[in-house]
Amino acid sequence: MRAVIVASNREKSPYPVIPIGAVMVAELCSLHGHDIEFVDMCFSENPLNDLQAALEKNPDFVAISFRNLNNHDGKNSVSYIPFLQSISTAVKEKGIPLYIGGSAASIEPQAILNATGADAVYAGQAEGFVKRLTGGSKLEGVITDYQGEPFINVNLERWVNVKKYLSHECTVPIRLKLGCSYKCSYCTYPYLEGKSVCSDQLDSLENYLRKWIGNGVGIDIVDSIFNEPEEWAVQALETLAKKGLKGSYHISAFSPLVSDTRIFDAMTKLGANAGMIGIDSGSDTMLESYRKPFRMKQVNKFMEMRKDFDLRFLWTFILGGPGETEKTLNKSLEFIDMLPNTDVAYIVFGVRIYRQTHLYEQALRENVIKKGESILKPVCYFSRLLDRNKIEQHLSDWQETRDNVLTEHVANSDSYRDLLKKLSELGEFKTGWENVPTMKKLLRRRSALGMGKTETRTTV
Ligand code: B12
Ligand code: SF4
Repeated sequence: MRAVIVASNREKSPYPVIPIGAVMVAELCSLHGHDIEFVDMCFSENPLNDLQAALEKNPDFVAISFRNLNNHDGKNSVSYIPFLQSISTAVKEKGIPLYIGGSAASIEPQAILNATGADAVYAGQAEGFVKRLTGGSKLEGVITDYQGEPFINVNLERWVNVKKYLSHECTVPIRLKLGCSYKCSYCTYPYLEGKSVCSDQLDSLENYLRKWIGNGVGIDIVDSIFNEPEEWAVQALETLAKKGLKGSYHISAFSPLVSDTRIFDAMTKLGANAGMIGIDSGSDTMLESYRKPFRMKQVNKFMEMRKDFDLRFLWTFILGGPGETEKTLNKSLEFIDMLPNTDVAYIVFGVRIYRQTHLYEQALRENVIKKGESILKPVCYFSRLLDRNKIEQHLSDWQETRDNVLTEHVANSDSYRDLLKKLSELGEFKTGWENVPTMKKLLRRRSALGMGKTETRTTV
């Protein structure tokens, strides 16, 4: 069959991400003998024109990969649904069967089916979808099916302009495991990836890793959460090191629940010395509220153990959830102020509510949302124990004086995006989180010179 696969994500903050999910679908379809045209909309000047050109060739079906529902900004939410609708309409007008998948589609499949008129919305991994397609099953309505490998050996350059992505962030993604066995109150991950599956096929990923490491490109392990189970994670790192696959690895994301320093040893030996940690709060009250699997005691133990290693972390915080008060919020800010200068903090204010989560039930009970209300329009939970405007102002002032802190509001502002774009054009400067302090300094200088305030955009 002839097919068009569309990578529809155009988001550029915190940096443009290689559409690895769409690439896996394309690679698998191609392996099964389908003739694939890949439309990557990320950097396109006119994405709808690109799509129209591909549709002229009369494909048998179009499959859209839909990654993000919104920009996760509690203050200035931007939804990507209108853009998805516009590309879906272009396909439906031609009468071509339309399938939609990807992480955003997996979170709200029924609502996306209703909003787009797609023939099918598929919640799950690429492998299951391609098996169904090739097996001749009729693809209709919402299909939920988590079958699939964490990763397959893909030829990225066949499908996307890798150089363009690397000019922003010099890493390529890989996923070594699926799923997370924890159940944090707001988190969609257990529903996105199904039950935990750890890769036992590191051999088959060797070529992919060797090629990119050989080209001086970093590897981003995009597992959520990588070091759960801890024993498996240590072994995976050791296996990669034994295979001679040392390089510059980044781990998105890491849990502070570590029993000893073996994981740090294994990380250091492989070159995996940077990662993201989502502790969400520096207060035990809030960790309990979010149903996190650890408390500050474990976080402090983690901080003690990491001291002897050359490791850098991006700490992510979600402030303003159920039960948050000024006192608990300040504990997070105090924790951030104690971070070593190798580390950076990313702060989100307001917790995005998704169906299937504990937070959703709580929000229903507290009348934050109504039963049956669409959550495609971003809805966030803000603690009623806080004065929202006052806290927003406080966070805005607080981050101004801290170069190692990035708030979602600044990250999504036009001036930050403009800076990201300009720096990536210079070629030499990478815009990943490790450079947040430099970016903040540049932002301040540009603002002083009248070259842009942290105003926020309203469209994609
Ligand atoms: C790692 C990660 C990041 C990293 C990316 C690093 C990198 N190098 O790529 C960083 C931190 C930069 C990041 C940023 C953001 N992220 Co993020 N991220 C993730 C995470 C943990 C993994 C994504 C990933 O690459 N998975 C591996 C690939 C292979 O899986 P996949 O894309 O889902 O594709 C599979 C299936 O979905 C399916 N599939 C994909 N396309 C299609 C198409 C069809 C037709 C079919 C049938 C199937 C199919 O098959 C694929 C292979 O099995 C997910 C959560 C998760 N567990 O999925 C969140 C997630 C994707 N992120 C999310 C969001 C919101 C964002 C941000 C907007 C937030 C922010 N402001 O920081 C930005 C946007 C960045 C951008 N430019 O788009 C949301 C998106 C959904 C939503 N809630 O809107 C997720 C789901 C987390 C969540 N909160 O629920 N992210
Ligand atoms: S540990 Fe992370 S990925 Fe797992 S449920 Fe909690 S927030 Fe989600």
